[in-house]
Amino acid sequence: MCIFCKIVAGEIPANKVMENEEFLAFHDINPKAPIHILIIPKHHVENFQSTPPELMAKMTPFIQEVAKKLELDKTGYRLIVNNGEDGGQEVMHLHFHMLGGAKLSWPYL
Ligand code: D5M
Repeated sequence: MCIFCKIVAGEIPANKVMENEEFLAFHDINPKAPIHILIIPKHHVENFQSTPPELMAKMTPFIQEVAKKLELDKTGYRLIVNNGEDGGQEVMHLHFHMLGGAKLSWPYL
């Protein structure tokens, strides 16, 4: 079982922000911004490239709700998906990084 599936299963603790039946948002253990949330589907999907569009259609409003809950909808935020080896993906379970809480420079904080 991958590390994020273990979080979903409750085998590893996480600082949860929000969840529903299909998705979970929790704080990144190694934050790269004042607010750094990971948003995942509970069902294992390896990466963005293999994500069915139907899943994205359901994940989009969940991501928007997470932003609202953290009031990042007002200030702005950045979403990042690292896909595959060259993309720097370390955990092979689809996750969106939501970064905010500061005015982010581009491309790095
Ligand atoms: O990002 C993987 C991210 O997952 C990285 O920012 C650290 C984070 N991470 C790893 N393990 C945990 C646990 N247990 N809790 C919270 N956050 C975690 P990637 O895009 O794959 O490089």
